[in-house]
Order: sequence, then structure tokens, then C-alpha cells
Amino acid sequence: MSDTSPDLPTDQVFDDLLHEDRSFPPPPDFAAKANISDASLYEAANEDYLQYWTDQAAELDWFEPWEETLEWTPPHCKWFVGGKLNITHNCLDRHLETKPDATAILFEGEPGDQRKLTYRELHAETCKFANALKSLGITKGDRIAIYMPMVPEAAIAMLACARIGAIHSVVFGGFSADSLSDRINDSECKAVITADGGWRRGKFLPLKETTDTAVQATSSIEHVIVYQRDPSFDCPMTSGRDHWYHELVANASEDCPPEEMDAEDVLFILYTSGTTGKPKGIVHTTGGYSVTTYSTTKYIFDLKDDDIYWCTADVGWITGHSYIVYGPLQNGAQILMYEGAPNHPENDRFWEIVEKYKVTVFYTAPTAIRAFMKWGDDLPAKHDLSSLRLLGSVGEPINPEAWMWYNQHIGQNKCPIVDTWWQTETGAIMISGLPGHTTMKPGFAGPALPGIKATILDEDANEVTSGSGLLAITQPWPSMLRTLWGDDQRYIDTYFSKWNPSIYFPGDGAKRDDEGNFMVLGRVDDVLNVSGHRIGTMEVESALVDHPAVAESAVVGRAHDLKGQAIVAFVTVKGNTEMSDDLNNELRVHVADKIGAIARPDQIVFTADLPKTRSGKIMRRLLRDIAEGRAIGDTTTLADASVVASLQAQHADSEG
Ligand code: 7RM
Repeated sequence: MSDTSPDLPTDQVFDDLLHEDRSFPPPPDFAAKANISDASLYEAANEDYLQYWTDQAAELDWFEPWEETLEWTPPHCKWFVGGKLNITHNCLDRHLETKPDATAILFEGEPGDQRKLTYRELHAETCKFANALKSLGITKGDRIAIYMPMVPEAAIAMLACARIGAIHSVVFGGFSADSLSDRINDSECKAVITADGGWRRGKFLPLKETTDTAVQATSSIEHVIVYQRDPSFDCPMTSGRDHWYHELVANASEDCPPEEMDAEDVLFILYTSGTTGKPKGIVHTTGGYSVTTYSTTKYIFDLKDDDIYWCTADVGWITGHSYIVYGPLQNGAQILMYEGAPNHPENDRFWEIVEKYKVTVFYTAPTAIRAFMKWGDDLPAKHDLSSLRLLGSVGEPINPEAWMWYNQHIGQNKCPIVDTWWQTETGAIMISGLPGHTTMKPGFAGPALPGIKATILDEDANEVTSGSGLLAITQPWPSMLRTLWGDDQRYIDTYFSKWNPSIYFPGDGAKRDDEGNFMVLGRVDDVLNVSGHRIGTMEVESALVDHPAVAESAVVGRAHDLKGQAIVAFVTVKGNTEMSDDLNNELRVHVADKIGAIARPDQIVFTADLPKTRSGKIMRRLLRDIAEGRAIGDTTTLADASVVASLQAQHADSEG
């Protein structure tokens, strides 16, 4: 392996507990009532995987049937070719016939305000807002940015776009104005839907203000639609361009027939970090995404009519798209949505909510679980969590210690835990146990789901049978990304060029046990996973060199107890700029301003030089060793070996 190529995560990641062979079969009470408690789905899918997906698709309503299940011209695919549907019909209209008065969304605001929307109400609100969008001239194929707090109107905005065939591009509310304008510009959004603000840790974050700044750096935006979260907050409006959400819907009709979408019409774009400074616009289409989010939600979260389902993600991430909005709504679930932080007003807010709403299915991220562990066992113990029957984990590898704690203190040793591996690109969960069937092993996400084929390969496409290698998906699946917005070549290069054009490369290292359970070890490319959020090292580097004092920078990840990874930036400054503590702080703030607080470096190390090979490539592996305080490996290719000693000294200093 060359010095600059990314290396595999260490095999010893989970050594803390894996030497003890622990396995957890489904609790008998759970299995007895589970939607799936045997291997029949795997058997059906193994026999004929296209028939498996055909059967799944047939459970949804289609306006016109498809002619062909899959058209695969690697690496491009079409699923359910010629089929016509609208995902909002399956999310909303369909349930009006069977259970119009059932709860669709329960909302808890951070300040403690509550709302409830039935399926009938959610349908009406979606139609009204869809008509409002139409009245502004928005039509099928237009791109619409959504930059919202976690309120029901965020889901309604997504659904209203989908209703009329407009393509939504949700931008996480924690992103900066620059990040928002970059995303708006890349797909030339015609409108942005935002709010005056949203509550986070007791503060009202002024989203409209950030939107105004962002829109100044764009040329495609014709309308800014503003949902009013707090009427007492002064929110300046630009006349002609800005519209209050409540004024637009006040007189809008509740009748808005769904646009007939082709299965391959684009449903949404969601930007995610890659290995360059420019985020990738992941493109998902209507049919395949509908089918896969519907079926994975049904089987993995084992939903029943009386479940109260809570996924703690933000709708700004793929988890929010697939497992707050589209998957659960297609299943007619009762969905809890919480606006704020887990530690406001106190560190037990989540457990208070579980108790109050009698949550039955709870889906969160390992980084949150590790924070709960740190906050103490007494917090969950103070609350009645007996309603819980199933737990989930997503976003990063869950270390066995956190798994065991989650099982004992939240699941009270009676809830199966589904560790779900997937990506923005895959649209839906790919690797996970089925809670009524699979024996769970802490640290292992489980086997590939029915209809999904995964394996572990080495660089030369040989199967790796022992030890770690690269995770690979070897057959297409309905919710796979179709391309990158405006850059199909990058789609081909990033995902389908590692081995051959029919094998998808997710960018993760993994290993497997004898039963085919995958342990996903983390990224093998220059993408960090900080608190379950993907951040490209190049994005942070670009933000740093954008500062006038910075000459060059190299960003790496370092293992972090709570966040999974922390961001460490090595920075050289221009001329004789003073490498002061003030500048150090200023640079951290600068990155947060440029990208968003999630990308703020934990540590900045000033250095006179960056370690480079003789051909001028930055030696990231060496920087990672330094950042983690490890013994330095081979430095024979280093142009100037003295750089290492001074870097180690600087790193130790800046940590002090
Ligand atoms: C859903 C989501 C994707 C990256 C992926 C992995 C990591 C996600 C798990 C996981 C180990 C898991 N989409 N990842 N889930 N690693 N076990 N259960 O997170 O596009 O934002 O990130 O997250 O590295 O490639 S994402």
C-alpha cells in the first residue's frame, strides 16, 4: 500500500468485547409476534431476487404497472420500467381508505409544545401546500431547497414537492449559508422553503437570516417560503420574493391530485460529502426508492398499527428521509418527531419523551448512545421505558460496549437491537438483522437483507474469507442512487470503477463471521464520520485555505470516545503570520462559518511543513499516526524526515 493511499481501519477496533462470544437470539415474546420470524424471505430472495422485489413492489399502489422489473446496463439501472406512481399516494391517500383518523405524526417541540396530525390532516396539509407551490409557478422537475427545523412542516414540504413532482433537496438546518448556497447553485433551485428559525438547546436558531445570506450568492431562487415557528420573533421579509407559509396555505384547496410520476422520475437530491471539496448530489428516483424504503421499514422495524415509532435523526439526513418520512408513512405508522437536542433542558429529555409518548420502536445513533452512557445509568432508570420493544442503531459502527449498554439500560434486556448499515447512496438499509429472526451479535450489523447481495473483496476483486477487506455490493437494488446531479462521470468513477462496472464500492472496510454477518469497520477513503455525520477531509481543507492566513492544510480523523472521530487539522501559515492561539480559534470558527458547526476542527496543529512524499503528496497516514499519538511507521518515502519530529512536538503542544 502506498503512503498516500487510504488504509483499512484496524482489525482491532472492537477488541474490547469481541473475544467473548456473545450472541442474542430474538427474545421469544418478540419473535412470537414478529412480522418475520423465519428465513422465508431470504429463501424467496435467494431463489429469484427479481421476483422478490416484484412481490415487494406489488404491495404498493401503482397508477400503471411496470413492464420490466430491472433494466441493468452497468453501472446504470432502471427499476420497474414504465411503472407510474406517486410516493405521496402510498404515504397518504392509501391510508385514507382504511384509517383516516389514525395518528400520522406526533410532534414535540423543544420548548415542550405538542401537536398531532392524523393521516387525514397530513394529507390535507400536504395538498394545500402543494397547491401553494403550484400557485408560485412551481412544476414537475423544478428543484426546491428545503432548509427547515425539525417540525412537521419539514415533512409536509417534502411531501408537497413529491406530490407535484418537484425535486426536493433538503439541506440540514445546521449547515452554513455557504453550504446552502453551494447546494442551491449546484442544482439551480427555483425556491427555498425555510422557517424563521428553530429551537436547539434553548436557543432560537435564525434560519431565515442564514437563508437570506445564502440566497444573495445564488441566481436561480425566485421564491423564499417561510414557515413561522415563533410569531414573537422578528423576521424581516423581502417583498415580492418572500412569502409566509401560513399566508400561502390559508386559502389553498385541500384537493391536489398526485402527479403521475414515472418510476424513474427523480424524487429528490440529497447532497453528501465525498473525497473532494465539492459535495455530491445523490439522485434518487421514485419507484425503486418507494419500494425499498417501504419494505425495509416493514421488516426491520416490525411495525404494527399501535406502535409509536421514533427515529431521532434530522430530516436533513438520509435517515430522516427514509426512516422518518417515506418508509414509515408508506407503512401507515405513528411517527414521533422531536425538534430539539437530547440534553435540553436536561440530559434525560429522550427518556422523558419515551415515557410520555410510550414509544415502542426507537432508532438512534451510536454517538448519542455513548453520550447517554457518559451521562449516567440513573437517567434512563428514572423513567418508565417499559413501552420499548425494539431498538435500532445507525450512522457509524456501534462498539460492543455501547451495544451492551443500550441493550441493558434502554432495552432492559428484552428488546432486539437492529444495527443498520446503509448510506445516502443506498437510499435504504442494506445490512441488518431482522429482529424476530436474526441472532444479534454486538459489533456486527448482521447479514445482507433479502434481495441485497454483499461481500468483502480485496483490491483485485478476490473474495476475502478471513480478516478485513472492502465491502462490496454485487447486484443492483431498487433504491440505489441513479447518478450524481450533473456529474454522471463522477458517479461512475466514485462507485463503479474500483473493480468492474457491476460492483458497487461503498467506501467502507468490513469483515465477516462464519454465518455471513458483516462487521463494518468504517471508511477507507478521505471521508470522516463525526458523530454519525459524513464530512470530507477536503471540504475542511478548502474551508481552511479560504482563510487569508492559511497557506496549506491537511485534515485527518482521530478516534474519539463520543464522536467516533474527531477532526484534526494540520495547518501551515503564510509568510511570517504569527501562529497564535487567537488565530487557532479564529480558524476553527472560520470552518464552522464556512461549512457548519459539525465540521469545526477539534484541534488545529500549526506546523512549519506538512510531511510530503518526494512527489509532493501529503502523507495522511503519517498525520493520522501523529494525531492518534501512535508510533510512526515507515517514513522512507518522506522528502524531509525532520518534519516528523517537529510535527509530533507541535501536536503534543497544541493538545496541552
Ligand atoms: C445512514 C447513513 C454512510 C456511512 C457508511 C458507513 C457509516 C452507517 C453504519 C455505518 C457501521 C453501521 N448514511 N455507517 N451506518 N457504519 N455500521 N450500522 O449514515 O451517508 O450519512 O453515511 O456511515 O461508513 O459508509 S450516510
